Order: sequence, then structure tokens, then C-alpha cells
Amino acid sequence: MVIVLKLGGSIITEKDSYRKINEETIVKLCDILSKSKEKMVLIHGAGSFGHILALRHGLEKPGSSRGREGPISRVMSDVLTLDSAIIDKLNEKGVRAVAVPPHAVYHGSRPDFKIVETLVDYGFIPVLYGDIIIHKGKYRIISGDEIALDLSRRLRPRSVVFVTDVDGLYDSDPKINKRAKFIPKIMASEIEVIDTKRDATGSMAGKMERIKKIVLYTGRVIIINGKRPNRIRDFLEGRETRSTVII
Ligand code: IP8
Repeated sequence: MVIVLKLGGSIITEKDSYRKINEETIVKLCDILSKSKEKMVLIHGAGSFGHILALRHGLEKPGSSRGREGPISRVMSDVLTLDSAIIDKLNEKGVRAVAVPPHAVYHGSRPDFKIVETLVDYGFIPVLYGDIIIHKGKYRIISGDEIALDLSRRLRPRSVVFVTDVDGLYDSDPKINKRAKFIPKIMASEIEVIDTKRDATGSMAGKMERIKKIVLYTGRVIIINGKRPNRIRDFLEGRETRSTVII
């Protein structure tokens, strides 16, 4: 059984600086991933390679691609650049990572993940990412979270891991409430979300709604802090570590 692991855009890029990579974090994470023996599918967010331009050009609203080819292809090129940087680092560390551009997989009414399965079967690590997809002349942004849901439906992974910039879930916003209590484990049905600010692919509430769906197809969803890469290592090695497990 595979693990689906999504590296959040805020972990791998400097969120507010256009096309700026978080090199140090990426190298650390790639190093940890290279030591894992798990069968894995990786997904990463777009961070500052996707959201900044997408929002500037209003691409968060889906529509006809006619007349918008310029910004659409620019954003698609930027997220591919980020993906190449990650694939490069993974391969430098000996991870047999292969890019699977989502726009080439989401070409019909349903995604065709055959190539993902073939790559996993033959010992590769497919890497997908938040992208723009075009179908019948209409474009829309697809987030890494949505890909995680679709992949989970198809692969029924053992775990789905979201590597984010927070430790996990709290009973209130820890940035506002110093007494916010950390939640190490929770049932998906118990999760209530207070909405926060949006990016090009939605809000925190939307993300949590998606996670609730993912839980239907996997044993557990884990939210873990990528700024503390050792926690990812501990998780992959089967050790207890600070994170939120959603079942
Ligand atoms: O960062 C967004 O993917 P996400 C993709 O996973 C683009 O939400 C193109 C903004």
C-alpha cells in the first residue's frame, strides 16, 4: 500500500515572494524522503510559483481559456519550474522521482492515473502538483489537495500526509489564542472549521472539507509540520511525533 504525501506550498516556497524557493527546507525534506522505504506518491502545492500570478490575473475563477492563454501558460510554466526543482533535489538524494504533470492526467471527465500506478509498481515516486487543467476549452486551477482526494479514491492509500507550516489542528486559532489546545487525534466527523483567508484554491474550511472526504478512502490523514523535518522522519519511521491524526 502506498502513502500519499503532500508538501504544502508554504513549506517549499516563500509564500509572498514570487517564484522563491525554500531551498533549505526542500533539501532537508528530500533527504528524509530518500531514507524512506515506503511506496509513495508525492504531491506539492504551488506556493509563490502559482498563487501570486493566478490571483493577479483572476485565474481562480474557472472559465474559457480563449484570450487567457498568456497568463494560463505562464502559471503552468512556473509550477512546472517548481516541480523540476523538487524532482532534481529528490534525484540528487537518490529518490527515483518522476514528474507527472496534472494537466496531462486530467484530460477527460475523470483523471487517468494509470501512469501513476505504473510508476509506483516499478519503484518510482510519481510527483504531481497544483496546476491548471484545460478541458474542452475551459481552464481551472486544480489544487494539490484536490489531487490528493482523487488519488486517494483511486489508490486507497495507507495514509495521506499533509506537510504544512503548522503542527496540526487546535481547538481555536493558536495565533490569536495563547491557550489554544493542540489536538493530536480526532474523528473527521468531529472537525469544525472557522474560515480563514483564501488563496487561489480556496480557504482553510475548504481544505478541511476535502480532508474529511479523503478520510473515507484512507486509513488516516496526518497533518504534520514541515518546518520541523525531523517529525516527518519520525512519522515515516513509525515513531510517535507531534502531529494531528484524523480518522
Ligand atoms: O497550492 C494551486 O495548488 P495548491 C495551483 O495545492 C495553482 O493549492 C496553479 C495556483
